[in-house]
Parts: sequence; structure tokens; C-alpha cells
Amino acid sequence: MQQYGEEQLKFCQALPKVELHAHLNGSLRDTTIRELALKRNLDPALTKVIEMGDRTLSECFKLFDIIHRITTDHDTITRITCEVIEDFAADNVHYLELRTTPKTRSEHGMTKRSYTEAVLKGMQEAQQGSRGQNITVRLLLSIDRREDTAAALETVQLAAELHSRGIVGIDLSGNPTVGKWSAWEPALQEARRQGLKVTLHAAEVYNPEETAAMLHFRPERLGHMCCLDERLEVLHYNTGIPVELCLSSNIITESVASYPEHHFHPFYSAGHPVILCTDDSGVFCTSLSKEFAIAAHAFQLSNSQLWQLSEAAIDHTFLKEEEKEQLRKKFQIARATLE
Ligand code: 6MZ
Repeated sequence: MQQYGEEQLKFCQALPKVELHAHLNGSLRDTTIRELALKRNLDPALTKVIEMGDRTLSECFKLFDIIHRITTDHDTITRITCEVIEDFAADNVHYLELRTTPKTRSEHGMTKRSYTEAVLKGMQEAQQGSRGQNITVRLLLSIDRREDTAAALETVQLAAELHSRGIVGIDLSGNPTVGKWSAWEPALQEARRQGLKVTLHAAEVYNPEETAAMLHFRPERLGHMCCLDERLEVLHYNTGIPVELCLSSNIITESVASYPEHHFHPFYSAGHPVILCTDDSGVFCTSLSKEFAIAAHAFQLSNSQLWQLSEAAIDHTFLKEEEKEQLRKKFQIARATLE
């Protein structure tokens, strides 16, 4: 069933937008996935898994492992980074905070550092090309929940060293049923000491102890926050920590039953800061414009509320204050042109 009207989608496409929660390997173009799967002789059964539409959360993590098998070498990492940025730019995203997990692949001569360098090269190429001129991009390095303290610390150290080249923060993500908070907390504390901002995937499944520990840590942003009890909800409201919300992702992975029941509504109605995001635009066949259109339809948001929502996201970026101000000016110019 269509979740929005064509007019609504057109408006959302014209809206300048900010994307703060997008995983690189989850945002691949369909055509690139097919091409790489063919080139790498991926088992046709696995190719079929990639092409399947709906998927639960646990199926999703199997899918990421398959995608990782076809995005193995440095040139491919540079290429997909460039393409993903071009796609967000084409969707009228003016600022993108892309995130990815640095990977060690000795068989491809890849270290976390060389992986990250390949991503930074893609960022540079995209922004120098004609299709990426209107978008500003920053990078977050992700810690995968499968990683231990040493691997998490290596990622944080790398982010700190490459801070001046556009890495602004650290993300914790991966299969929410795997790993323990105590393993990554030292690295996240180190990130904070190094002046990096932190965003955490939290409460994607019900795990009250972990969610309470994450709230206690006070990250700059949280992602998802789908499965909360009343106590956690109050705790979270009291912190005022902005939440990155990914509607299609939560519905497709069955973390939330339906769009109208999505926690966007109570958060938004209570005035709690929320940011609409795509999560994995390739895996969930979405775009940020579609996510705005879905929200407009499900929660009856007016065009002026959509503007406000889009512009307010600037406050929650990991940019410096003067950079935020520049972005606000860009949005105001776009608004004047559209109205
Ligand atoms: C948690 C997710 C995710 O890092 O290889 N990732 N983690 N919840 C989600 N909700 C669906 N979607 C993506 O991009 C893929 C990786 O991002 C994380 C997972 O760790 C996945 O392997 P990168 O570029």
C-alpha cells in the first residue's frame, strides 16, 4: 500500500534535508549490488537473499554480512562512498553524516585505517564531482557490537587521528542481540575525552539494563529507541537527547508494528527532538524524501511542520556552531526560492 501521496513526495523532494543516520554498506544502489555480486561470483542463493524485499531484524544482519562479501576492496569502498553521496545529493540532502564500520581484511591488504582512507577518498571525489557540489559530508566511524574493547579503541583512536579530515564522531551499531555494553564503554569514554561526539543505537530490541546504561552515558544522540518501558521513556525524556528515527527500517524489521503506532508520534507531540533518517536506504528501498513523505502521511504533518523538522535537524548535527549557521543560511535561501 502506498504510504504517501505523489504531491506529498514532490514537496519532500524539494525540501532541503539533513541526513544523520545512514550506514554506508546499507545504502548501496541496487544496480551496484547486482554488478558487484556478478563480478565476485556470489552464490546465486545469496544474491537472492539480497534481492528479497521484506526482512526481519535478524535477517538484516545476515544480509549485511553478504553485502560485505561484495564490497571487499579499497576501490569498491571508494566507489560506493562516492555513489551513496551522489544519491543523497540527488535527493536534495544538503548535509550528510555518513557512518561506516572500519574493517580489517588481511586477504585484501585492508586495515581499519586503509578502509577509512578509502572512504575519505570517496567523500573527496564525490564533493569534487558535479553531482556532489551541493552537499556537505562528514563521517562517523562505527563500532560493531561484535567487536571487543581493543577493536573499539582502535576505531576511536583512528577517528581522533583523522578528526581534521571530516570524522566528527563515533557510532555504536550492529546486531542488538550481540555483545555487552561494558565491552565498548571504555572506548566510548575515550572518544569523549578526544573531543569526538557519540551516537548510540539503543533499544532496537527490548534490553532495559543496557538502555539505562546508555542513557546514563549521555551520548549526544541516540538511534531508534523503539523498545522502552515507561521508566525508560521518562528517563529518556528527561535527558532531552535527540533521537534519530528511521520509520521504514523499524517497520520492515518489525521493531514497530505500523507507521501510525511509531514512537515518532509521542516523541514529536511531546516536543522531544527527533530527526528523520533513512538508516539503510538500499536495504529498505527508501530515500530521505520518502521518509518525510511517510511521516507527513502517517502523522498528518503540514508543509510548514516538515520545514521545521528538516531545519531543526541542523541543531543536532555534529558540526561546529559556525558551520551550523552556514547551513541554516543555505536552508533559508532554499526556502525563499521555494515559497
Ligand atoms: C544496527 C545496523 C543497522 O558499517 O558496513 N547497521 N546496526 N541496527 C540497524 N538497523 C537495521 N543497519 C545497519 O554498514 C553496515 C553495518 O551497519 C550496521 C551493521 O553493523 C551493519 O553491518 P557499514 O558501512
